[in-house]
Amino acid sequence: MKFDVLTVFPEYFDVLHESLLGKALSQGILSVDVVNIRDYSKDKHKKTDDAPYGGGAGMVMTVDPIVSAVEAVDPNHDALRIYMSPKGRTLCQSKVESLAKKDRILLLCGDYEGVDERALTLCIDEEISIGDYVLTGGELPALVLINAVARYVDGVLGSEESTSEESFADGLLEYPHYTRPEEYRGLKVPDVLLKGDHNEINRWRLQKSVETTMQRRPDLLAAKDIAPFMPKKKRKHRS
Ligand code: 21W
Repeated sequence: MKFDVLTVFPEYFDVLHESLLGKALSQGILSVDVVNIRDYSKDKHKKTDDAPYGGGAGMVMTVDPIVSAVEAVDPNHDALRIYMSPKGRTLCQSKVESLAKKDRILLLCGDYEGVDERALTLCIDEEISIGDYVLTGGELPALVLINAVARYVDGVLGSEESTSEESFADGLLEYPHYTRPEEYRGLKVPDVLLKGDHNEINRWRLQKSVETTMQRRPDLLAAKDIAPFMPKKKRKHRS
């Protein structure tokens, strides 16, 4: 899976070399090309923004450096071209899963008040937000999207924490985790986790997940489709 990121702040993306994603990048399982939009400015001062027509506060990213950068990076429009935008559809896990099926994704990051609308008209397939709060630009949202999608790329996660198998616990909040020591400041690890009865452990974890989800995110329970986990109906047949 290949990402192209267009930004005027390429250093934000240095963080991709940390942790699990850094390993996937060095193994070539994942690739992220970060392109500085400034390199495509024809202006003698490499300017990439200007004052808004109609007036108002802030600056707007100019159309030509963006269109030139997109056309240089993706001349045949092979990539799904996404603009990280506060006006976009909010990213969710099912969207992350569908993005993970793409071979190539181009992410345009806006800064300041945003980009000239004509850059979106000419170049962009869809707009995505990461939630209803105000940030200073699209770089952190792009990192969030890459991080969420990369987990679905084969080889990024170990086989242990793989995203593949469907379970009743999907769409529920996590059960509590414990590791050594068995007791810390009088707080004990629940007995059930020490006894090694894995059926009992699984029942306990599922119960904790349902309990926590009911308390904190009842909306998740309401949205949950339990049909795949119900016993199959016996088919009626004649005589
Ligand atoms: C935020 C630019 C707000 C402009 C009405 C007119 C990308 C983002 C961003 C940003 C404004 C995402 C105003 C969640 C985000 C992003 C920068 C509007 C005030 N209101 N997902 N002018 N949150 N943010 N400025 O902020 O580029 S995806």
